[in-house]
Amino acid sequence: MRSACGTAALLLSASLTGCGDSPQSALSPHGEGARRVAALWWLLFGISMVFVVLVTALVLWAAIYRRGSRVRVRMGSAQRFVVIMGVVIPTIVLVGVYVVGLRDLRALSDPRDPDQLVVEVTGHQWWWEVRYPEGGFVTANEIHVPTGRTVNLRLRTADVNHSFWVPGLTVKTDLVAGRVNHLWLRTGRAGLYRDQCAEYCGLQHARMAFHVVAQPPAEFSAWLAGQEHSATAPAGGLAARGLQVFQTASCASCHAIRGTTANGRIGPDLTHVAGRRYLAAGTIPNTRGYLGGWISNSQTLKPGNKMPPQPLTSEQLQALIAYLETLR
Ligand code: HEC
Ligand SMILES: [Cu+2]
Repeated sequence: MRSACGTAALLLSASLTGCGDSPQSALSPHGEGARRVAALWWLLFGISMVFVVLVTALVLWAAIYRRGSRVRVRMGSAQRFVVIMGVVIPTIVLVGVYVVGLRDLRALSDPRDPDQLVVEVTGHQWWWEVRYPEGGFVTANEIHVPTGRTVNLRLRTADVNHSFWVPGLTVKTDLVAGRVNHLWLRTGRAGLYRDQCAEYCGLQHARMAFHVVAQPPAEFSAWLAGQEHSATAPAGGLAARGLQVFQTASCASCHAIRGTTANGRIGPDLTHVAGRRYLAAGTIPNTRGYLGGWISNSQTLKPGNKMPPQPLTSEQLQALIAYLETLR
C-alpha cells in the first residue's frame, strides 16, 4: 500500500498533501469518513489507470500500424468501436462511480450513534475557536476527542467562509457565514492529526491550521476535567505581576482568562494556553521564546493577523511570559 501510494503521488503529485504516514494526508485514513474518501480515491485512481494503459496501447498501435500499412480497418467495426469505447463504457463507469459516491454520501450524513460528543467550532480570521458545551468551556486551535466515540462538530464562522478539513479523519466541510454546518468524526486510533483551513479566507489563510488530539477515553476525561477549571491566580513573584499586567494592558480587551476579570472575545481564550502544543493556529510551537516573540510583535511571525504589536517594557513582557506559562 505504501509503495503504491508513493507511485500514485509521483504520478499525480497533484493536490494531495503528502503520502504514507504524513500527519496531514487523505491517503492514510484513520477515521471512518476519511476511510471512505480514500477508498473512493483509490477506486477512481484504479479506473483512470486502466484507461491510461488502454489509451496508451491504442496510440502505440495506431502509430505502428498507421495508414498505408498492411492492416485494413473496416468502417463498420471502427464505428462500433467508437460507440462502445466512447459511449457505452464511459456511461457504465460514470454511473457506477456515481452510485458508489451516493452510497458514501449517505453513510457520511449520519453516524447512526446516539452517544455523541458535541464540539462547536467557529472559524475566525485566522484561528479556530473550539467550544465544548459538555464542559462549558472554550479553547482554541486544538480539538481533543476521545477514541471510539462519535464527535458531532457544529461548524460556524465569525467572519468570512472557511473550511474545516481533517484529511486523516473525515471529509471536508465549509464554515459558511450565517449557518451552522454539521460534520461528524470517529477514530479508533489515538494520535495527533494536523489539519488546515481549506477555503481561501484572506491574508493568513495558509497559517490557519489546527490539530485534532485523539485520546483514549480516560485520558480525554482527564483533559476535559482539567479544562473545566478556571485559572488559579499565582501566589506571588513575577507571575503575579504578569497577571496584573495582563489585566491592565490591552490584552484583556481581546482575550479571556476564566477566573480573572479578562473576558475579551476577539482573540483565543487563554485560560489553558500553556497546555497547547502550538500558538497562533499551528504557526509556531508553544515555547517560551516564541511566546515572548509573539506577544511583543506577532506581526513578524504572522503578518496581518488581528493582534496588533504590543508596546510593553521588557519587565512587563517577562512578567507576562511568566504568568502565561502557569496557565496549564
Ligand atoms: C486587538 C486584540 C488583541 C489584543 C489587544 C491582544 N491580542 Fe493576543 N491575540 C489576538 C488575536 C486575534 C489572536 C489570534 C491571532 C491568530 O492566530 O491569527 C491572538 C493570539 C494571542 C496568543 C496565541 C494564543 C493561541 O492559543 O494561539 C497569545 C498568547 C496572545 N494573543 C497573548 C496576548 C497578550 C499577552 C496580549 C497583551 C499584551 C494580547 N494578546 C493582546 C488579539 C489580541
Ligand atoms: Cu480560513
